[in-house]
Amino acid sequence: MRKVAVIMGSDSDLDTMRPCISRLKEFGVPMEVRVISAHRTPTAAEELASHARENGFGVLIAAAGKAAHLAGVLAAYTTLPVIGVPIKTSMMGGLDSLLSMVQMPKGIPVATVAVDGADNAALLAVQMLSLSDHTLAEKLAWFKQDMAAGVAAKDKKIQEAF
Ligand code: RP5
Repeated sequence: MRKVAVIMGSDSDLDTMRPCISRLKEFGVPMEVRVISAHRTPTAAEELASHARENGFGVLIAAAGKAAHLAGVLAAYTTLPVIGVPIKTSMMGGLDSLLSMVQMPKGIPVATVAVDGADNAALLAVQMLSLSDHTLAEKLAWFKQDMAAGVAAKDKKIQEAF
């Protein structure tokens, strides 16, 4: 199975990204977790992205806050799908990160999830890998069934309460 790269602009993004790492582990997806900054270590970003496909990666997940250019820079150097996680900021609540990440120019897409949407980034990566992995596709189907059963149980409880 191809690996997922979980790349953070700073180690200060780690707590937000823990649900992404946990979800990938739950699905048994191999990953590498890195701290690489589009601005502070741009050469490392270029190095990782430009060799990602030949190094066995299938999807790159990039988390960054503020002037969040990491996902876009990685996308510039690879033809693999890049998923961006805009990190919530103290000054603008993550709107700065979201707009920096989502407003990509034509030709260089970044699949941007919600602000702090680490878990969804992992699920989206699993869905991409499941295109060529039947076991992952089955696990995703079970995951959705479990989720639906959980909501149905809550619905029943609420109906009984009122
Ligand atoms: C971004 O700036 C990082 O992704 C992080 O969200 C934010 C703050 O980084 P630090 O100053 O905490 O390293 O590059």
